[in-house]
Amino acid sequence: MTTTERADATATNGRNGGADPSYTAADIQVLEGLEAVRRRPGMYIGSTDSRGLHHLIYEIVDNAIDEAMAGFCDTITIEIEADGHIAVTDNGRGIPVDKHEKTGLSAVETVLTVLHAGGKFGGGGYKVSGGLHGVGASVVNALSEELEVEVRQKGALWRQTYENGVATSKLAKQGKVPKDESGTVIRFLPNAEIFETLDYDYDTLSSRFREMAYLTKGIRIRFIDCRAEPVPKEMSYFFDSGVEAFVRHINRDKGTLHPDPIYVLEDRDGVMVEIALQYNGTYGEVVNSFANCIKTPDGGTHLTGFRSALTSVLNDHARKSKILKENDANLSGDDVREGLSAVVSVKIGEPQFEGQTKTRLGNPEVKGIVQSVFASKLGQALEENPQIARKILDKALTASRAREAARKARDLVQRKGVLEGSTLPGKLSDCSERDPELSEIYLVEGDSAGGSAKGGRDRRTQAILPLRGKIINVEKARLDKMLAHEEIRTIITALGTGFGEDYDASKLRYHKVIIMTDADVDGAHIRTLLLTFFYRFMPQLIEDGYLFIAQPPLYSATRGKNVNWLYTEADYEKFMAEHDGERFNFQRYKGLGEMNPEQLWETTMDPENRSLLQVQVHDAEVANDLFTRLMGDEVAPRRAFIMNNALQATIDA
Ligand code: 0RA
Repeated sequence: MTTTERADATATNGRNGGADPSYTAADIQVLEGLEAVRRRPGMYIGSTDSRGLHHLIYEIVDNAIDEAMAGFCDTITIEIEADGHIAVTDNGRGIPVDKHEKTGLSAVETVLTVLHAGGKFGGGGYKVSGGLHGVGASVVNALSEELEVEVRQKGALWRQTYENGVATSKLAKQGKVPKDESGTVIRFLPNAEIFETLDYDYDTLSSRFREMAYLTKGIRIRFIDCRAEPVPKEMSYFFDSGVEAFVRHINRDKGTLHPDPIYVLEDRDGVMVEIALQYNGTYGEVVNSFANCIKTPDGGTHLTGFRSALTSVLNDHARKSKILKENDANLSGDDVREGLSAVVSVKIGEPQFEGQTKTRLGNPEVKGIVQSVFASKLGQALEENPQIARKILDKALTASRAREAARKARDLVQRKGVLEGSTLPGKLSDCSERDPELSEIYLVEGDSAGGSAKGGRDRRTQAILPLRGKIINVEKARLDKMLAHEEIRTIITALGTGFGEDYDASKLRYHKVIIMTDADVDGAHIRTLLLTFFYRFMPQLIEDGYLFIAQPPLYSATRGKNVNWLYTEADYEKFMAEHDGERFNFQRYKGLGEMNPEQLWETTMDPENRSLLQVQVHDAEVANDLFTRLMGDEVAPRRAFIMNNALQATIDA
């Protein structure tokens, strides 16, 4: 910065008003610092888009949270004013108004104009800082066309104003306030020339404030959006039970395994550890970790400590209580985390954030501390609540068995794949087209129908995979046994996607997978079995709209060379009514094999004439129930059910 520029800048500075003997080296530093921020805002707040804009608010709120964590503040109010000003009010001590030793400026002005002042002057205590956070209020000031600060302290109200980070008035006493009132208000308007947008998102802010309230037990965060018409939108967050409430929130509609989360809050060697966990009825895992209120999606030492304690304590307990027998293998980390919701929050003096995005906690000492604090709490909770311990361990055991079964099935499929040299199954008559979007595969019941389909198909776009009738015999098959079935493995190989967790939609070789079975009970059964398989092991195929059911005709009505195809009983009734008294030769088709290749093409496979049912999972839960009942042990109700419900599908022309 040149001397001339500096003179210009100070001329707008009401505090100094030009040549002022109190103008010091500190001022030069301040101006140079703020200028750097304005010139390269991205360096300080990441970006000048919507993210960066929201970041300004977090920066100021973080300061107030620090004051709360230090024990001096219990309420923070964030207000979006109708014209886009943001006001952040706290009832902490108020930023000191007296002279700051190092800068010679008031502490207020130091915090608002000296880069990184927030972290440097505090000394001790935990601070919300790390990642992009912690750059300080001075950065917000530099990037705001207006900013005003109000401090209530020792019976007085103080105020100072800024424009683009430069003071436009001195910090001055405005009047009196009650002696017991204290706090800080920072009100600012982000610079519209720097930010691409000034459109704050209510939901983004609201969920961040909710999170902050969970992570700072006992604080009240009020959020008011005065842009909303006709009345302002307002939310108030207060969680007396901290992250325990967070976990209850995560599990709110997941069906919990035990009524109360297991909770621990302990300060050990200057590390504040707060953890809550609760198992739910799902198979998913939700573990949110934080360090100094900053989310750490890449985990780190706190998460590692938590996980290893969870696995080892649950295994120890399972052995002690004989739930795991001598010869049983240990439960794995994945087993004990199935259906787990947890929040792991630590607060430390100097968090080290690592990784490209600074979203992983690096402090090595934290691992052992979290592990030990959590292990003793969890051990104690399990001892005191044997029924809960039992439920958790039963769930982990089920997870372990399911994983083992799936692994065996997968091995089988993979081994088979190796034997076949990962080539396409021999029974597959593939199409010549290589673009999946233009390719279809017919899964056809029985070798004879397969023969007709092969003879009638358009071999450029239509592949045929005949399935042997044997598939029917897996009536009572458990899911893992289903995968041991050769016909099923053949389908997986032909589609090319893999299955389950390994399903890769981009490898799908056909964008129409068409189930073609006979119009009888066995046909319905096979179709149901295939639907079950796809639903369980390739749900995405259904979601993507790639699974179809072919519609072969039930009757033909022939007179001379004229053939009418009737697809449903209703078609048949209608035809009879319309052709009352006429003579037709009727034939009922029970099996696809009864049709010759030309007939099968004409009625069921010709894209110009056919009608396909597209399989849709309207409601995963309903479908799940359907399949579970179909796969149950009782045969009679299943048969009835299949006949009535086998087609959960809608018409696709
Ligand atoms: C004590 C000392 C200092 C600042 C604060 C309290 C303080 C800062 C803020 C920001 C928003 N609300 C606040 N309430 C109190 C001086 C600077 C420091 O030591 O970090």
